[in-house]
Amino acid sequence: MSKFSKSLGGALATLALAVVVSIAPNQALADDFVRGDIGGDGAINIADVIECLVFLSGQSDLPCLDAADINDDGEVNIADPIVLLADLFTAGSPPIPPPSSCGDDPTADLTSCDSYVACP
Ligand SMILES: [Ca+2]
Ligand SMILES: [Ca+2]
Repeated sequence: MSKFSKSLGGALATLALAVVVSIAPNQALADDFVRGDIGGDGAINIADVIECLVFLSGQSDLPCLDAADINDDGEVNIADPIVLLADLFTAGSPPIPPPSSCGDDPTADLTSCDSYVACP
């Protein structure tokens, strides 16, 4: 094996390791959660809408953005508390995307769940 191919092999191994290291932290952040139960108190209600609005006003942080991404479009914005309000108070509104009990986000997107107290 030539010196060039040895160094190429070493470079490829380093690149493969870098890819694994760069992916692993995102996977470690994927905690189970319940979409809509933003506060993690086991119930989906108006308090969750308020927690989302407080977060959107910049007055608090949410440890689990996935729980607040009510419409599962990959971001938390004003549409999410509106969809949650519709779910709570409007008959026939579309169901909130899963998970409706502790589980992972079935959609690959940019929101994450650093921690969620209601799901061990
Ligand atoms: Ca709640
Ligand atoms: Ca959203």
